[in-house]
Amino acid sequence: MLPDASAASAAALVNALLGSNSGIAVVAGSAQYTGAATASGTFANGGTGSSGLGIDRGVVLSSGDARFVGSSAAFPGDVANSTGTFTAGFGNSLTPNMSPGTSLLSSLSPFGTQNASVLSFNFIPNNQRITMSIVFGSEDYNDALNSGFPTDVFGIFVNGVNYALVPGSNTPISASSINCGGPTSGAAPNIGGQNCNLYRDNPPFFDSIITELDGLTTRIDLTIPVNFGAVNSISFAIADAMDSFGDSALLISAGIQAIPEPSTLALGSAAGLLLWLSRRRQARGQSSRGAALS
Ligand SMILES: [Ca+2]
Ligand SMILES: [Ca+2]
Ligand SMILES: [Ca+2]
Repeated sequence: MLPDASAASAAALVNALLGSNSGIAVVAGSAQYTGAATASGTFANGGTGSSGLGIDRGVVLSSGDARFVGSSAAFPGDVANSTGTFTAGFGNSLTPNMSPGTSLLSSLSPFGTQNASVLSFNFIPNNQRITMSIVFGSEDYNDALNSGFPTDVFGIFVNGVNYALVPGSNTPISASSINCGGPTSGAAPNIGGQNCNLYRDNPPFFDSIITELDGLTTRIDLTIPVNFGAVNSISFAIADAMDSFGDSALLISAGIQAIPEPSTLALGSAAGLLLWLSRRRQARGQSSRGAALS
């Protein structure tokens, strides 16, 4: 059940996100990755049951080392979820992440960012919207919550607009906007939480979910408007807020898909029904005339 996060090229990461019938054509040569090579990768067998990550297969971007997202020790010297305070960034001599922050996330983090991991590409969709499923997890849980300390940030920017929002709101997803209360170094108190129904607790040493991350969101499905038939841009970006400690990860499910507008769907079915009815009437008329002639 170890999610096998491994470093991959930008094009391989993008390919891992799009299925063969995604309706999304990537603009050749547009895939770009900025960040530590070990901070990103593809993963499989993430699991969707009670002990799984919530997404089975896809791409992980982190502000530390993507290999630590797994449940087992990533390599000798690593002890999985043995601490609530770090994965790979916090003075970790195993794999220090030396990457800088990104200006992409500056609007979400007034104190700046560190250890940014950014995957971007341009694409042409054959429909008006794209859908994707994500999970955000962090070592900010539960000890950095409501502590006055800034929590890590991420965004999914399509044509410059961040759509990684708590469902039904304009609030960016983070440990501060989805949790079941804190601060505490143990299990979430389930008091004073934010959108607690979207949170999965994984305090260190409990081993309830197969990851180093001390807490995760549930799987969140995003539907994002795009420009049909035109070139669009998308950037997935995650970074530590303020300092490089206490890493976070963004899991993006394989299978990003272009889909039609709901109104187009409804119109399409209504028009289809009318056409079907008129053809049926026509067919009946013809068969009754045929019957009369014979
Ligand atoms: Ca941990
Ligand atoms: Ca870090
Ligand atoms: Ca952090």
